[in-house]
Amino acid sequence: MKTTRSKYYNSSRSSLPFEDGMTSVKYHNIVDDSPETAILVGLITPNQNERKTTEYLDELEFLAETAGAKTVRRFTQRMNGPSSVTYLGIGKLQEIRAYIQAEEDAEREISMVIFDDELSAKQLRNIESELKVKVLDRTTLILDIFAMRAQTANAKTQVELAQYRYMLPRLQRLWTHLERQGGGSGSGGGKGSVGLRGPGETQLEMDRRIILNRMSLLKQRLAEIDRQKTTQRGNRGRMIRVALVGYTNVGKSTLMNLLAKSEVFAENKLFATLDTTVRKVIVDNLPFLLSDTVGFIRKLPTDLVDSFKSTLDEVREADLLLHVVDISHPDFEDQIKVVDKTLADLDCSDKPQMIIFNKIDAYTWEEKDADDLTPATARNVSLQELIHTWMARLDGQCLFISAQERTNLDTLKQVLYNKVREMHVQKYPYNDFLFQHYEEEETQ
Ligand SMILES: Nc1nc2c(ncn2[C@@H]2O[C@H](COP(=O)(O)OP(=O)(O)OP(=O)(O)O)[C@@H](O)[C@H]2O)c(=O)[nH]1
Ligand SMILES: [Mg+2]
Repeated sequence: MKTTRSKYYNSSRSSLPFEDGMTSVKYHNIVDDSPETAILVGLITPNQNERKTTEYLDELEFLAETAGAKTVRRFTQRMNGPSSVTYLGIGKLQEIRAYIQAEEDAEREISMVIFDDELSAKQLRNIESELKVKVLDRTTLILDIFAMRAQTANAKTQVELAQYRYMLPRLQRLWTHLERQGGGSGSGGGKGSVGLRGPGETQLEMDRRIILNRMSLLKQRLAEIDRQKTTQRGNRGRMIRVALVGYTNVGKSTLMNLLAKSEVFAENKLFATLDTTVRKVIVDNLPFLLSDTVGFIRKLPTDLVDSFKSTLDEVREADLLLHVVDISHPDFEDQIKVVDKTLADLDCSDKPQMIIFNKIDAYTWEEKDADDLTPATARNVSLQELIHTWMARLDGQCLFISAQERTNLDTLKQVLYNKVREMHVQKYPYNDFLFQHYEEEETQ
């Protein structure tokens, strides 16, 4: 049964997403199999040139696809920066509105417009009233995918908390029909001025309180899960801990499955993995723990990183990080920077790290003709040249593999063995690291 009110629209407009204060946010109840359609919107600014914007929108399209929406059109605008009122210029908004109208007239419904940046309550309100379709931003989309992917109690709780954190300052949008925001409180459900508090504000305050209560309950639950996990981690024996980290979709889970002979869900979608899995890996006579966890992405909201604290503890407590990079991705250097920045946010920059360039089988480049005198670009670098450059830049602390084709996996194992062994001897000098009794476990 197809209803025109889509999943996001329901959650942001009809009422609060739970009736009794206990039900989870329902973001993904797609009831039909025809995909929803989306328009994507991005800005070209002095800090973000056209090529970058195209790459970002490619990624946004992939996110939308992962969430179940088909992109039908992109709009971009050149501006010095987003407008605080409508994000885009009003002319561009009208152009989008006209396009939506024309599509509707041709009986092709546009389900949503997705903006590539996080929107404030004010921007959302203004844009929705102009476009008259549901409006999403990058954060809502990521949260939506997280909600879809969450399997364990821990992940579900973390996602729900992040959703409320996002929702709270944008609550007013749900009551725009009351038009009773006092004192120009602008974005965020701030208190109205004295004398301006009407029934709308009272309702708002009540709902805020329900959400805040729910949030504190979720936080308590997470604290409890945290305690259990800390105990679990304490019971894991004296083994070096290695964590796979990296941008989303680079092949962390595929590599985990190869090294640990496990079956972590891996697929060509973003955020296939949300929960951390820990496995014991044995190379020769040396056991160590390997964990696979959520991938990082550009503009991952800080709140989300906070909400995923207990998942990311595995990274924080690792002795060695294997930073997996998809070398076949045109934007892989940027992705490395995003991961480095996220690791810095997690206070993990100082940890021993190795970069594993994956997907060398899929790397493509364009050879320049000898008579082509235009400057070489990143697209003109051969794999060999690239390997050479990065080996020099990282002082040899990197490897080039294909998890899919199993290329260089033996070298990876050998390098891992040497590194982990060295760390093990230092950390547990009195512990011989021949097999010790250990039950395979998943943290979740
Ligand atoms: N061509 C090629 N594809 C690969 C390689 N390794 C993994 N893949 C593919 O890349 C996609 C993503 O792999 P995953 O292992 O799910 O990636 P991930 O980093 O765990 O992704 P998230 O959990 O979503 O963050 C899958 O379709 C894999 O089959 C490789 O060496 N070469
Ligand atoms: Mg994964």
